[in-house]
Amino acid sequence: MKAGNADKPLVGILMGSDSDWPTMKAAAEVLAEFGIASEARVISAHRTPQDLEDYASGALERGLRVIIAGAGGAAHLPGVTAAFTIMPVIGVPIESKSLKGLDSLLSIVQMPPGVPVATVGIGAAKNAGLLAVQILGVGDERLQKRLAEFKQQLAEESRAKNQTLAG
Ligand code: RP5
Repeated sequence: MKAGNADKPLVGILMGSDSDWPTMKAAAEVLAEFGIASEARVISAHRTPQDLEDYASGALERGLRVIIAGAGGAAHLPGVTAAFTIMPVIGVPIESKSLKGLDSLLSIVQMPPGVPVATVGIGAAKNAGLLAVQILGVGDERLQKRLAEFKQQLAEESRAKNQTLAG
């Protein structure tokens, strides 16, 4: 499987509400930077559970390869998504008003044995997108090259911070 066909989404980005999009759009943006098409949907484990079953159970057959799911509070969206698919699911805990996302983090990360969700930090949708790129990159030399360049750039930016200190 090769990534890079801009017309065919390989990654599904789910969120429990449109209020999650300001956070979740960072995943779509980083995927686009790597030339990976994604699709975004508001689907809720609690408000539209039947839609979630339909989406997750048919996702692999439709051509998706990774699902990123962000939710806040009692954040069951990533876990229930993982229950309905064999593809990798990456969970993004959304920062909640009352508990600052700790509720979201614990809801997403504490999955029972047998149903893993790869959980990134609170609000860390960019990392979720990057992890999706890395998963897709396992079977794609073009993406591997891009990821190596990305890491090189990170290292250069980190080293450059020494110049600021020296000044
Ligand atoms: C969760 O409840 C959503 O993922 C969102 O983070 C949170 C609040 O939803 P809204 O009240 O903004 O629709 O299900």
